[in-house]
Amino acid sequence: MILCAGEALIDMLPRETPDGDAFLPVPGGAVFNTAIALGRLGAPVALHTGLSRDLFGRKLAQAMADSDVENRAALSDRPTTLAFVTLTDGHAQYAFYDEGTAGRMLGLADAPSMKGIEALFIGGISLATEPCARAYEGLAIGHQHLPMMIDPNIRPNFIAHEAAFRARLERLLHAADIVKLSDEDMAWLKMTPEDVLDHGAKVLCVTEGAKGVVAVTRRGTVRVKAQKVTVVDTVGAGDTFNAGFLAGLHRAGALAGLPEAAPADDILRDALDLGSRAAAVTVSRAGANPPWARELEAADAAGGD
Ligand code: KDG
Repeated sequence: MILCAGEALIDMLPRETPDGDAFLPVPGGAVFNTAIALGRLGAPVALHTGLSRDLFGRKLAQAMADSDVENRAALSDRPTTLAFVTLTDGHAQYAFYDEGTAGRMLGLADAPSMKGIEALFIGGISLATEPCARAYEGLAIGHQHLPMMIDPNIRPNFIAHEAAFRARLERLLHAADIVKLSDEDMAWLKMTPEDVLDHGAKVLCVTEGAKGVVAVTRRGTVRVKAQKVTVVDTVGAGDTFNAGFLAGLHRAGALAGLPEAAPADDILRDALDLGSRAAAVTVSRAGANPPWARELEAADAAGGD
């Protein structure tokens, strides 16, 4: 089972109504989205997060149950984090309301059961805020022996203490076997692919938006072009890619060997392809709504992209 550890929140999606602007509450959060997408793609997955008992927290728990995600959240009476979304030509930006929330206030003492966990995925805004960042870092550093993927999903406007965040990422890059970064994240980190591999990662995935995605290893580069799709919004695109990539490696039985070496190039190509096809479905519909495996199979059977 893959344990995803990080934020579960509510995306407030903008909607125009005859009475003016409104917002539609939709389950989200980068790591939550990755867990949901893994469940829908048929990979065994659990989510650890700080989960509120409020109305939105119950909505998030229901979404987990509906998508076959085992709930290993720490429950709290604090409220759910909200992310107000603005869209520019479908490109999403977020304003986070996380002061004192269930997700933000997760602590080291809330560590989940690790029973049956074979791999770990961490990332998202929870790595940029205290105290939850300390809890997720503790979990990751304490389980470095497990195959581990990290996607810091860097939101520069959200980082309160840049030096501390950079230092934390340094430590986590050393612990991770797979690192996923967008081309914008790479620019912010001021790192080359070689720098990332020098920290110890076996595979670096770089998402390049409409151009596609590459996996970089010590052997070289594997590239998959982006699917052609009409973008409704980009909410959850990278998160769904992460799930498809991990699900692809899981299907190929290639997760366990990660701490030793990168999977073979054909396995990486298939995993990139699954991630890219799943992400294309997510961007083609509103909010983070990743596809089920059967939707991708139906598209394959129909001979579609
Ligand atoms: O559902 C998508 C957003 O909520 C997400 O991208 C927010 O940046 C985010 C994160 O790291 O959780």
